[in-house]
Amino acid sequence: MKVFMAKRRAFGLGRLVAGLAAVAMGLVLTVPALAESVIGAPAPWGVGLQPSGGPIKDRISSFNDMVFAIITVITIFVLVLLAYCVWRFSANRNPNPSTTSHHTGLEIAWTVIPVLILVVIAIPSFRLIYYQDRAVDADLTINVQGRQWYWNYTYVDQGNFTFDSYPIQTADLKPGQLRNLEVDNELVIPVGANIRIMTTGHDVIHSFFVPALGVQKYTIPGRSMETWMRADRAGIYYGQCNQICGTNHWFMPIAVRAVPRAEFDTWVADARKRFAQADGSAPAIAAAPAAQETLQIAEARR
Ligand SMILES: [Cu+2]
Repeated sequence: MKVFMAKRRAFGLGRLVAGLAAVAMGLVLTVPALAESVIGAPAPWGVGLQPSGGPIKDRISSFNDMVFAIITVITIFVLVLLAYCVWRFSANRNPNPSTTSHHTGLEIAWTVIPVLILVVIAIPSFRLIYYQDRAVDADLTINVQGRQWYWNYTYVDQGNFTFDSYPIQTADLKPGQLRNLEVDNELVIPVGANIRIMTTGHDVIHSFFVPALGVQKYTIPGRSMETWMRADRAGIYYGQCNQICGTNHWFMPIAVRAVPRAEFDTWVADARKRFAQADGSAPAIAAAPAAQETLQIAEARR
């Protein structure tokens, strides 16, 4: 009986090891493929910012770290001060309270020090806002239009083709795809290129938001707004409309795929055959003169 039990245990252990090995193999086979491609996506129990995919997000992350350090110091200082006051000036330890009502030096200090802290935060904050504001030496321009409830992208200087990007329903997801984040036509961009984004709204106010690329801009009907982004690592960056825009606001994902330049050029050649021109005409490979219009608007605004 003992031998039998031992055999069983050994057999169970063997199965466990084999099972773990299979799981490990599965991880080795699937995780790198996933980790390689998806860079910007929400993670279970994630509390920090998404990893950075480009220079704007790098700056946002370091600014966030700086402000977080300041907040931590202030919070600890106030907590310690409060605890000391509770202990030191309790009725037992301090039966005859001071009647002091003013202290000029102290009042100046607690006005000037917070102002200085705000100045220290404001300077890098404004620098970051202006850094995000305009593309300097943009390599290409993409028009982004928010619509209820999908996105429309136009590659104005790559042949002026335009296409819609619709979310994929949960029931239609393939294994490994992310719920509420996948789209049928991704926004494809070349790695390392400065991309000028011109946004506008089709119906109501939406917001083009891709956290890992540090880009967020309202899309407002009747207005054209500018920002830019750059992905320094090839991969997929997910985002969503983050302006409450109606019933299906929650289901308005953005998927940006950053690929090497050669791959991007191949995609553009194919996209010009597949997608219609921005003026509504049939797909064409010939250069479109209307493409210059948005560029001129962007240049004039500088
Ligand atoms: Cu929206």
